[in-house]
Amino acid sequence: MAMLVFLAALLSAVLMSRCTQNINIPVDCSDIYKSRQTVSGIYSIYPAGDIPVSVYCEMISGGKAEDNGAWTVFQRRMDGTVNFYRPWDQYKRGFGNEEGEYWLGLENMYQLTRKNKYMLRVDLEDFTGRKGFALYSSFSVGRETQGYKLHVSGFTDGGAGDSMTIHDGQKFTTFDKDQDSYETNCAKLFLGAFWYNKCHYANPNGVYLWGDDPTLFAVGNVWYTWKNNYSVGMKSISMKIRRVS
Ligand SMILES: *[C@@H]1O[C@H](CO)[C@@H](O)[C@H](O)[C@H]1NC(C)=O
Ligand SMILES: [Ca+2]
Repeated sequence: MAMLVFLAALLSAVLMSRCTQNINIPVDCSDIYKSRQTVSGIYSIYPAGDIPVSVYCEMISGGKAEDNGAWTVFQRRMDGTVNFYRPWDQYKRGFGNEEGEYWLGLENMYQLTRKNKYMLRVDLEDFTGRKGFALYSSFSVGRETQGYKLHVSGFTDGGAGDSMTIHDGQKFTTFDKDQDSYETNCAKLFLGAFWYNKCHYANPNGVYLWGDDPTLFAVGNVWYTWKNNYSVGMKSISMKIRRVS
């Protein structure tokens, strides 16, 4: 009898630790937030369930509904310290520094958005300190064999206008992999890497321009619908997703 009680206790202990373990493996920043880590910063997430990926989590509470929540940042420019003109392999895996400028990687973005539903937010700041943003109620990235195709829809304006919907349904293009809808390679023409169409309204991975330059056309990290101008680069831009289900 004592033995049976012991076994039952052991079994429940094993089951308990299993459950706890599952909770402790965060898929994204929402899981981190739920485990009561509510401060913005760098955390390890497990988009594919096995390999940890370092990411910046932007944790916002006490603000407006459109701001609040745990945002998993997948792209950020802020000081021009990281070169974003990189080949396919780097855009697939990710690069940069999570505390500064970085790209999370297309494979990680695919793994994240295949399991749960996400919304997208793009935050922008110009060199005069003005801020704007764009919200999209649905965002996902397809598998590699589909060219990491972008699915984005449900635009809400936060002052920056809609520079993303024109990129919906496009495959990702880098200078060494042309999957865009233009006759030549948009990444080479505009010195970035993106879900180019023919070619872009937004070039967040373009050259960090340190302001504006009327002699340069559309090669900067521009967001056309905000300034109606392809020569004005952003001081900062960050792209992030929040789980909706
Ligand atoms: C775009 O911005 C540049 C740099 O500020 C400026 O010189 C140019 O006149 C602007 N173009 C338009 C069409 O507003
Ligand atoms: Ca092309």
